Order: sequence, then C-alpha cells, then structure tokens
Amino acid sequence: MSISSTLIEILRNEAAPIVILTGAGISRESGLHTFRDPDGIWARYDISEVATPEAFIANPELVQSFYNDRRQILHDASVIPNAAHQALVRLEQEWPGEVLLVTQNIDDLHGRAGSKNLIHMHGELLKVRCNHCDAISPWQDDLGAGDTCPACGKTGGLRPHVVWFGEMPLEMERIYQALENCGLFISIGTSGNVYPAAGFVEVAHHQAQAETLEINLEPSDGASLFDHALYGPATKCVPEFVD
Ligand code: BJW
Repeated sequence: MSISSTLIEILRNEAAPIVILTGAGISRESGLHTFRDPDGIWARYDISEVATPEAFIANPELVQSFYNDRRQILHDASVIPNAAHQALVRLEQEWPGEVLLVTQNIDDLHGRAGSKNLIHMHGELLKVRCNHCDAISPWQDDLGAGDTCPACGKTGGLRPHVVWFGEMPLEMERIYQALENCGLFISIGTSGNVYPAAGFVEVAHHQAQAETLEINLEPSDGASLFDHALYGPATKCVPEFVD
C-alpha cells in the first residue's frame, strides 16, 4: 500500500523525526552497480575473497585492487548524484523535524548532493584507516602495501575505511537512538539481505511505533515488514515521494 498524502501531512504537522536507510539501488542510476542484482558486484566477485578481514590478510592485493577499481569508477565524470540523492537533500532542508540519512553505500554521492545529517554505516571508499594509529584519512588514489599513513607516517598499515562482514558497522548507537525515536522510517534501494541494517525496520516499527515505507525497484526480501511501499526506479519514486 502506498503512503497517503494525508498521513504525510499528519507526520509533517507533528514534525515527526525521519530515519532514511539507503542501499546500492539509490546509486544504480548514477552508474554504480548494486551487489545482488544479476549484473551486480557479487556476480563477478566472491564475497568471502574481497569483503572480509580474513580475505585482506590472505590476499591483500586482490582486496586492494577490488577497492582501487571501485574508487576509479567513482572518479568517473559520469558518476554524479541523481534525482533521488537530490530529492533527499530537499527533504532534509524542508521537513520540519530531524531527518537522519543512514547509508550502507561507501560512495560519496549523498554528500556530493548536499545531504548533511548523514551516517556512512559501512564506511567510505574515499577514506583509509591506519592499523598502526587508527587515524581515518581522506584518500583519492589507488591504495597499496607501500603507502604511508598521512597521520602517523608509518608504512604498511593502511586499509580501505569500509566495514567488512564480521566487523561492527559504524555509529550504531546514534542510529539505534534515532530509530527508537522516529515517526517515519524509509528504506530505499536495499535488498534487506545484510544485518544489522535489514533489522532497522523492525526496531522502528516495534520500538517507536513508526510508520515504515519501502522504496525499491521491486519488493525486497523484507518487504512484508513494511506498512507502505513504492516500487520503481529510485530517480522516479524518491522525488515523487518528497515533492
Ligand atoms: C533499485 C534500483 C533502482 C536496483 N532504484 N532500487 C546470520 C543472521 C544474521 C546476521 C548474520 C548472520 N551471519 C552473519 C551475519 C552478519 C552479517 C550479515 O548480515 N550477513 C548476511 C549475509 C546474513 N553482517 C555483518 O557481518 C555486519 N556486521 C555485523 O553484523 O556486526 C555485528 C553487529 C550485530 C548487531 C549490531 C551491530 C553489529 C557487517 C556487514 C558489512 C557489509 N559490507 C558490505 C561490503 C562492504 C562495503 C563495500 O564493499 O561496498 O556492504 S556487503 C554489501 O551489502 C555492502 C552493502 O552496503 C550491503 C548491502 O547491500 P545493498 O545496499 O542492500 O545492495 P543489494 O545489491 O543487496 O540490493 C540493491 C537493491 O536495490 C535491490 O533490492 C534492487 O532491487 C534495488 N535496486 N536498482 C531502486 N534503480
């Protein structure tokens, strides 16, 4: 069932806090591949070989080249924020209550579009983390074993600042606090396969009695958990909802 304009007006009048979760589907029409679609990243790579801490120990060159390739694609001039990223900026600016945007994406398209209240729960492709000093630093270029940490000057300890399977996603306390207090939870362009993000809808529903809305190309694995849904490409559905 689609969300009615009357319900949106009630939530607006209450200045209800909104939490938005985004996934790879929102960046698909900017030219970035999703993970689990037939043409997705996991059709070409084995998750266990590139997205676990064990993989980084066993074959750091393969893991670095996986992220170096994706960093290069992100620098491509054709990869820019789309109408869905832009609509979420308008929502943040115009909604009378707090809008927290939590993205699982490691691309920088929400930030480039202008979203401010933004959490990258799975990290950021254009940052590195140092295993020697824990510093997180901006990083635009290819990364390799011989690179030096901009913060401590030591070599050999840099890794992509991303959250692999088995690692703790970032800023979870802030995210759960927002979920427990929101009036509307919106999930956009995510398949609902990866936890803890896939469980956010239940936290919003049970602990905050929030309205829940899924916006996705097609019903996700967790579709039955949502009160409302809009199905179609994000560049069509997200502006439609916001405007
Ligand atoms: C469109 C569209 C268009 C397309 N418009 N839509 C058993 C049970 C429960 C949990 C576990 C378990 N065994 C292991 C776990 C934990 C594990 C997990 O979830 N495993 C599952 C596979 C079962 N999770 C973890 O390990 C996480 N850490 C953790 O749990 O720590 C402990 C903890 C517990 C509780 C609280 C706190 C902490 C870490 C997960 C790290 C995920 N990392 C990755 C890769 C790293 C970053 C990177 O390289 O980019 O993150 S995996 C990959 O999946 C990436 C994504 O962020 C993530 C989610 O994918 P997403 O965004 O949903 O993409 P897709 O492709 O799946 O879906 C795209 C959707 O868009 C589709 O539905 C399309 O239809 C749609 N779409 N075009 C709109 N144009």
